[in-house]
Amino acid sequence: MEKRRGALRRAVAALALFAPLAGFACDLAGAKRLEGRAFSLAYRTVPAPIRIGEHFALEIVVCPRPGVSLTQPPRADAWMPEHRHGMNYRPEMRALGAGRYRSEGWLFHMPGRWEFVFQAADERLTDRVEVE
Ligand SMILES: [Cu+2]
Repeated sequence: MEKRRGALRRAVAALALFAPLAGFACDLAGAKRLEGRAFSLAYRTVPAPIRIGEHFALEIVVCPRPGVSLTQPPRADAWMPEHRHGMNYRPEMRALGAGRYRSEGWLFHMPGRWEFVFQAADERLTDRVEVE
């Protein structure tokens, strides 16, 4: 019995190790999570909340659905739908491995409603945020 419990513990530990690769535990503490057909994505801003006129970064984790392989990093941008303009900056995306990314160079120059747009595998996920 003791032996079997040990084997079970090892199996659980192995699962935890592989979980991020298998699409489980696709999350970051304090992140917003978006669910798509091809992938799910969680992101958080650093710092949070976003301050108008100040640079911020995005920490992102992307988890493809089973059977989907993502060969390119996700693309991320933001715009103000009501004003029909984007940012004056082009953020950079850096891969950290295991589906994690850090994107630097974000700046919202106006208060109001902004929309983040994330694209991977020909699918776009959006998230609206109100920034004052
Ligand atoms: Cu605007």
